[in-house]
Amino acid sequence: MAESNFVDYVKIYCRSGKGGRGSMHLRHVKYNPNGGPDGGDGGKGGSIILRGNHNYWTLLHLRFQRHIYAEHGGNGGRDKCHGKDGKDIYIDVPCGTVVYDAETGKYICDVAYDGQEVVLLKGGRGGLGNFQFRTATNQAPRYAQPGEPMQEQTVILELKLLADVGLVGFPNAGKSTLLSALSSAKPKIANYPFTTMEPSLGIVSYHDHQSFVMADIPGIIEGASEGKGLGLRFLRHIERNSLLLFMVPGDTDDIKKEYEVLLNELRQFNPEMLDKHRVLAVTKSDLLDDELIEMLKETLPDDLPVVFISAVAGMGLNELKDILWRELNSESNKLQIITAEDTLVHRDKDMSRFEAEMHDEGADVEDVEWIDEDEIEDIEELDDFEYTDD
Ligand SMILES: Nc1nc2c(ncn2[C@@H]2O[C@H](COP(=O)(O)OP(=O)(O)OP(=O)(O)O)[C@@H](O)[C@H]2O)c(=O)[nH]1
Ligand SMILES: [Mg+2]
Repeated sequence: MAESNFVDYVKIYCRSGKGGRGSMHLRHVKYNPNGGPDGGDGGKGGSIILRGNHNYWTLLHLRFQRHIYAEHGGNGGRDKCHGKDGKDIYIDVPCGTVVYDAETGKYICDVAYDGQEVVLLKGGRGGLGNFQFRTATNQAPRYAQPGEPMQEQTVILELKLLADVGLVGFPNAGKSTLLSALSSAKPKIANYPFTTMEPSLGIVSYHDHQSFVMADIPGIIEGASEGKGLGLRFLRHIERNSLLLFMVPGDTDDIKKEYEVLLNELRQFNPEMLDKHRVLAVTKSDLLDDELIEMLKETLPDDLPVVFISAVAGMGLNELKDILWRELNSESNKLQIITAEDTLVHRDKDMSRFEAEMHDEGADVEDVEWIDEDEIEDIEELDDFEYTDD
């Protein structure tokens, strides 16, 4: 999976800029030998800011950018010269990006909508120059403030797709076939398990000018919540969907049992997933005759809407869209739809699980190399060095 373009996990080391130090300078020029303090303030350090951008769909652009530094603030100078402010660094991320501390796994923030800006690391404030400290009793203060230090943190950015409907089913259930029948998305379809290796989204149009987004994710198998199959890496993509469409093929021996296994995997992964609205679709119904369908109806769970469909024969698809639309727009479901003031609760990351997930990514993941503090200081000192003509 290392060569995949679908990157939904990155680990980056971020560092904001430190504030420039205030200048301690006493004016001393011809005809004004005791000109008093005139040291200017240091500039502020640049911040690291995350910005939601709907033109990005993955974190691919950050995959090889493992270190992100904002500029330091410039030092204050004589003549009340204010130091230059360090430039902020904006990291554009797709909507639905969640940020965790890479060491503790603690949830930090999330970026849910286009244009949303979240300051991840604040740049240090610049120190005040000695000009600011002059008083009637201390007219020539010989001190100035240092700038505030920089902040650094290694973070994990994780993408959770924002779709209205998430497809949940075992491999080969017909998820990709349904997505391709309802939308113009072209996921790969084949008669073997795990055809779908990475999630894809499709827009389903409904009546006039209405639409919703459907997410096809790789099949889930029993034990997926413990890391079996591909499910674990992708289960989190359905955490954000407001409606889950469970899909079980009509030729399965025990449809209800299979549905319960799926449900159980979701529960193991995150109990909150069960608060979502659910719909059950019995797929490949073209393989069943009417009599069998009537018989099966008796055995199916009765606590959620059930619909018999066949994406190949185009059977039951309109009924399915009607049900999905109704559920999506029901009052109790609206509460879950993500708004600008997103109030989703995020669990902290289980780091042991994270290691396993990162392991999946293979060669792509290497440990962040730490930059030696002293090395940074050395580089800065060189920068600060001013050449003067003797
Ligand atoms: N007869 C019939 N076959 C179907 C139907 N839908 C899908 N199939 C077949 O079932 C097989 C699996 O379909 P996919 O859509 O790839 O299944 P999937 O759930 O996306 O599978 P994974 O990506 O492996 O998780 C393919 O051979 C499809 O042609 C249907 O409505 N009727
Ligand atoms: Mg598929």
